[in-house]
Amino acid sequence: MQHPLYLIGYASGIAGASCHTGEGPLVIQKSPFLLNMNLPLQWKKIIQPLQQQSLLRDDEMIRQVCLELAHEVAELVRYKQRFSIMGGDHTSAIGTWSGVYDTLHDQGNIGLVWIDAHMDSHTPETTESGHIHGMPLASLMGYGYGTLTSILHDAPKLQPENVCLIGVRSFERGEAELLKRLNVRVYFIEEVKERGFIPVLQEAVQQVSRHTIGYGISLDLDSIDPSEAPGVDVPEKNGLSASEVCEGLLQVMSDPKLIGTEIVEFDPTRDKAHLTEKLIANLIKIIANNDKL
Ligand SMILES: [Mn+2]
Repeated sequence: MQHPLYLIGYASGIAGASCHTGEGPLVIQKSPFLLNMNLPLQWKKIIQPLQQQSLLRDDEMIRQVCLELAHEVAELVRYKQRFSIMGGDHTSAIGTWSGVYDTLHDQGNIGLVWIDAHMDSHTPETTESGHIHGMPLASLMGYGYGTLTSILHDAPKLQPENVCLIGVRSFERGEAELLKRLNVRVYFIEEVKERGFIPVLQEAVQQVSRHTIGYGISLDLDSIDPSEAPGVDVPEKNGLSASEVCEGLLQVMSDPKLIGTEIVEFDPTRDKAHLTEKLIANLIKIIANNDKL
């Protein structure tokens, strides 16, 4: 019998421009498009911020939900279960990959392919908006709020040479400078359009596999063109094609070094004709049927 794909919902939008991404996993869990596919899925948990937290700062609230997520993910990785995280805003990544780090860091480094319209590599010093969903990649590499760089371990969870970004087309100076200084490979949208998403993804996977025991994929839905994925917190024109992203993921899903995946930033209040919801159901289908862990 096929093992189930474990899903964890990160029902938090605290760190976003609006808080509606927190509703994303709740909509996906009940989505008829997903239910009708009859996939081998098991929802392990939907993580939600505690109510009555007005005394806490945003980064402290995010720390709480990320800690909970990190514990859940660490357990799944320990038992070699297949998993995918449903966001929620992109700070889920801090919890997800801190959890993977917790279980695997004794064995070696982990890699990450970050597919996103943005760089998500701000620190509190460089951010213009103050939104923490623009900071998770920097946090994972050890830069930013101490509350978020110390989830489970007070150590960087990712080494810059084991990280690649794909699809970037909207960013600010401070975060671009950080990635440049750290020598992180960024595939900007122009390069992806010129070469095609699939060869770029394959090259990125090679790079994040080279010095690691395994890698993950963190897919921000805003990487995809808003005409195909309008239900996101911060849409950006001129994005990736949904069919290419699906085809690319299909090809890497059978890679034994793939540890887990994450699909984030779904804002159901901005979706049009369930386009984004259907796309997410299709992505989950690709992951559930092909992940060979
Ligand atoms: Mn993002």
